[in-house]
Order: sequence, then C-alpha cells, then structure tokens
Amino acid sequence: MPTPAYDIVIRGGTLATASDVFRADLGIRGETIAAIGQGLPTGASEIDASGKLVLPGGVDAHCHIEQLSGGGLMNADTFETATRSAAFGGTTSVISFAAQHRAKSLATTVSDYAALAKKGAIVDYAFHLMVANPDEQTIATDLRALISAGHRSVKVFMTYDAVQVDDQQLLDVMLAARQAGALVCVHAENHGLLKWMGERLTKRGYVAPKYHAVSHPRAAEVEAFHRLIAFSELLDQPICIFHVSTAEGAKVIREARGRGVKIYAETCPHYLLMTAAELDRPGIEGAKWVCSPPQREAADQEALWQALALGDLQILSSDHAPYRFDESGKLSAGPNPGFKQIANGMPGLEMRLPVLFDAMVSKGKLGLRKFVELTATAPAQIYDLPGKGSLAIGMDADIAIWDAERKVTLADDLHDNTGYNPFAGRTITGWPETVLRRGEIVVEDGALRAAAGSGRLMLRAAGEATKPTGRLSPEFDEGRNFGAKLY
Ligand code: DUC
Ligand code: ZN
Ligand code: ZN
Repeated sequence: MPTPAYDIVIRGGTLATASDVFRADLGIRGETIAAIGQGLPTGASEIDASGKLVLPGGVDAHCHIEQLSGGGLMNADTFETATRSAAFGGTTSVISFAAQHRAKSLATTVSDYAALAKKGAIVDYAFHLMVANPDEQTIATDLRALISAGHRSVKVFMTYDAVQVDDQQLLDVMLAARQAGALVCVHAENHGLLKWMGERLTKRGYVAPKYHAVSHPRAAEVEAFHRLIAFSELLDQPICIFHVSTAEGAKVIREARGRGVKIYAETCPHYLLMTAAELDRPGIEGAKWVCSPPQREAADQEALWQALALGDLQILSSDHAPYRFDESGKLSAGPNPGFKQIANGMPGLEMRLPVLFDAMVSKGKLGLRKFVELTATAPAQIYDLPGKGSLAIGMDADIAIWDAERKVTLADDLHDNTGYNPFAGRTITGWPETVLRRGEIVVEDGALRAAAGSGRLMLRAAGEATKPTGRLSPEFDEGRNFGAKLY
C-alpha cells in the first residue's frame, strides 16, 4: 500500500478566506495545510465537507482567562474550560492577558500565566502583557525583555482603580513599547468621569444594573480616545483601541486614521448585537449583562457595522470575561449588589463566531469574506500570530467546518464555566461542527477530542502592526528645535 499523500483530506467543501470563496479539497500533513485543490489524492483519513463551509479557525484577540480581577475576584474559567468553549465555538487561537497586579513583577506574572496555560489550554494562545505597575523594573527591564522574547502586545487600562495607569505612566509604557517593538492595546475611558458619575448615581440610590450604562457616558470614551490618540501621535506609537462601543468613538478613530495615525481598533459582538436594554431586567438579573464599556443604542450598532465595513475597525473580539451569576462572581457582594459592585464582563469565547456568522453571513451583514477577515485573518495579522488566520499552503491547519444552514436556539449550555449564555433564547443560523487545531481534530460530533495542555504558546516577531510610521513628533524628538532629544 502506498503511503497516503496526506494525513487528512477535507473533501468537497467550500473554502473561504478574507478574499476568496471557492470549492476545493484541502490536504493536511502533520500540523499544516499541505495542499488546496480539486481532486486531491486520498488521505489517511477523510472528512466529507460537501455542502459545508471550510473556514480558518477563529482568532480571538481579547479574552480574560483564569484572570484575577483588579478587585481580587477570580474569573470563572480555567485555561481548560475557556479554551474548550473557544474550540466548540470554532476558535482555535486566543490572546489572553498576563495581568499584572501592582504587588507582582511583570516577569513573574507572565511565567505564572504561562504555566497555567501550558497545563490547560486546548487551543493555541498568546499573551498581552497587562501592565498595572509601570515602575522602573517593569518599564526598563521586564517589559523590554518580555517583548523581545515574543510577547509583542501590551495592555493598559485608563480606568479602574486597581489597574489604571495615569497619563505619565501611559506615556512611559508607550515609549517602552515603541523601543522594543510592541503594539499597545488600551481600555480607553475617562477615569474621573466614570467615578464621578458612578458616585453621584450611587448617592442618589440609582444602583440597579441599568444605571451601569448611565455611569459610562459616551463622552468618557470619546475623551479617552482623543487623549490616547494624541499620545500615539506624539510618540509615533501604534495602538489598538479595545472594545469601541459608540458611534462617536468610531468617528474619532476614523478621523485619526484619516490623518495617518497608526491605530487599530476592535469591537465585540455585544456592542453590535445588544443594547443597554439588556441591563433593564427585573431584580438583579441584568447583572449578567454588566460589562464595560456598556452596551449602547441601536444607532451605535449601525455606526459600528459601518465602521467595520469601512475598515475603521479591523477586529472582532469577544472580551470574554466570565463571572458566574452567584456568590463566586456577579453576586460576590451579596444577593442584591449595586452596579458598582458587580464584576464586569460576560462569557463570549464560544458564542463570538456563531452569533457573528448569523448576523454577517446568514442575515447578510458584510458577508462571508468580511466575517473571515474580522474574526480570524486581521487579528492574526495585526498581532503577528505565526501561521494563523487563513487557509493557505504552509499555514497551520486550524480549520472550522461550518454547516451554514443549521439552525440552533441558544441555551445556557456553553462549554465554559460561567453557567449562563448572554445570547440564550436567540435562534441563529450557522454552526461550526468540526474543528481542527494544527491538524488535530479538537471538536467533532458535539464532543471534545483534544486534551488539556495540547494548545501551544505563540511567540511573535515584530511585524508590520508594531512598526511606527516614522513620523515621530519633532516636539518630542527635538524638543521643538531647542535641541532636547527626549528619545
Ligand atoms: N470590561 C473590561 O474592560 N474587561 C473585562 C470585562 C469588561 O466588561
Ligand atoms: Zn477593557
Ligand atoms: Zn477586556
């Protein structure tokens, strides 16, 4: 018997990339895509994909996994449960956070998270370096060393007491990132405005979950975006603005990109498919939907779809931040917490692709190529994930085979550890049925096939997204002709 040409052939499916949709067989050898073409020779095993879509596995570039919140609350997932749910949802790569707490060094933070992920992860993973304490050790030593070692993205918060960096610290982080070659990702909301609003509402007894949305005025997003972009221009440092939620925020980004500032930006399914009305439910139920920034209005949804269509926003991430609806999570402050005491976040890793496929492909918003681009190809390129995000010879065989016709009514039965599904009750069309990660079947026939710990750390080279444009502001570079070179 001759040795089969391929380990696996996915036969007769319709392949989609960010630029093309075409019928072909796909041959896998080892961990990589070895051939794409018509009538490929038989593989050692065959997957019949006729009538199905064969898409790159999703890349979720923003998820909080096994992370201790600023308030000291452990989120509901381990790397095993979070990445299991990712796999069931068609996602094969995640970028989560190595989240520094102020008392801990960034280097130790990364090695601790890396140990947890090595033990549990089922899909491939990378880390954003989340800096909460930008002291000398962090900036001058740890950050540079970790970036050079391949952790090429840094995350900072402009709000939240326990993790926030002030303007000077933000500039320190941005400059260190520029020198070492990393993208700086930012949760950008005006800290003072959020605190002021939150305190006034609370003092007056407006504490139900729906007031969470009131406590995050859209101006908080707009102001922080402007400030951040001004810093990015001064230092010529590429940034990625996380979870854009408002029409006004998207407009600020469009204008800045229009004048050549190197900005990337993401939004999330809950800003496209939910409004603040989700928070307005009887009793404390709305706590399940509390996240920051909050869901907004229908007009914002439309503006965000438009911004995605125009390329102002390039990435769709989940911002998976799972807390159970019990005393370990959302109700940790008691059975009836005020909105300020409710842990922020929702599970999203598993539902990101199915709900977006339904909206973008089944219901026709932006279409299949754009779905692939925004959920896989662009995040892989922007974050320089080697071999990820597309179907091409030599790429990792990270593949989700979709039944585009399958209708599913969503229930509270996700494969993570959260215990509820914020999209439960909706009926969607399109479902990822078989999922492969580096040539290994991880999900098939509704069952998990891969082991905890089979996911791999992705280290990254400095790529296009992390490169400055070269337009370092002369005000910074030469002290506006007074000869003060600050760089
Ligand atoms: N907001 C964040 O900024 N992070 C985690 C979850 C959330 O809602
Ligand atoms: Zn955030
Ligand atoms: Zn987040």
